[in-house]
Amino acid sequence: MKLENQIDKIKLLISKAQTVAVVGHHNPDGDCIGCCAAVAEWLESKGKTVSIFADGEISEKFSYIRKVPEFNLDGDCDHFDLLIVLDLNDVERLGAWRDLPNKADKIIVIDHHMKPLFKQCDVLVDMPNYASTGEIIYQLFESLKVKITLEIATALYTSIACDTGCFLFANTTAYTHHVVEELMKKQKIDIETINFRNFRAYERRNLPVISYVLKNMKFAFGGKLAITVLPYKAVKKWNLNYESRHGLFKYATDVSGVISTIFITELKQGEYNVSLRSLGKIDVAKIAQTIGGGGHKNASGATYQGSHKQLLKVLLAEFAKVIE
Ligand SMILES: [Mn+2]
Repeated sequence: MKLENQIDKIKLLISKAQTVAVVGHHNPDGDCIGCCAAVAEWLESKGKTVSIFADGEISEKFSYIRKVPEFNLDGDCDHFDLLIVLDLNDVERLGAWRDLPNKADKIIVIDHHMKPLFKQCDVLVDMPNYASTGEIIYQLFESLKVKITLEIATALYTSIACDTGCFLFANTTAYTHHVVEELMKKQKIDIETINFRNFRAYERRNLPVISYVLKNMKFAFGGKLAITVLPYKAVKKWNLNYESRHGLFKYATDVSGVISTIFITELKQGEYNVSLRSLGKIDVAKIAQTIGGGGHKNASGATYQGSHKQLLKVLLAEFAKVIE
């Protein structure tokens, strides 16, 4: 359902609520953290009592967002008047917080992923044409005439920049740039800090793993598909967390001629995290679905149990159908 048809209902649910929980997906990314922070800033300015949740580590790089230290502090609360679920389409993606919907009287879900599976809610806004949930939140704030403070502008800029790969991906639209223009007109956002932290900086301690990834990258379909496999021993040796693994995808996508990438990480013996990226019309969400995953057209993922040889065989057969 589109946002414009739900504004009145959202307004009513918020006016009736005093205690509000705002939750994003597990392994929170910039879009998720930015949206949760922006919505929490707004609700607190209206005098609400707000708790923020997102299962997993919140990267140190997001410390410029004021609300970051407040994530995941109120896990013991057993009741909320309202739960606002942001940037996810499936209750399973709440991770450790998957019980939150049972603790809330009313639920609002706002998301931009394909195929919403979130059944247990009072309002469902799903707009997959939007590059980021941040853009939908901006539209909500505009409709409700919310004052865009520096904290809100910083959080929403982070959302949008992160889900568009700093305005590089094909999901970036004229509306994306319009929202950024409005945010920058309203507040002096420190875009240098945000963009360098999110898109350029990496830890010196990650240099050995970056070098491993560059050396061990394989190619298929005449260099159109790049394949990286990080075995368990590498994950253990370099103590790779979600954040540092995530930063490694770009080395494959940056190779000229590559239009698709497979990045496989063996998280424990026989269990693999699979990340797929693509440019243009190749739909990697469909490929991820064949192994039980999902996501966006150009960025998707899955968890796979079995042998990595079998996994690669399945994936290569799927890519063979779509890479010309
Ligand atoms: Mn998102």
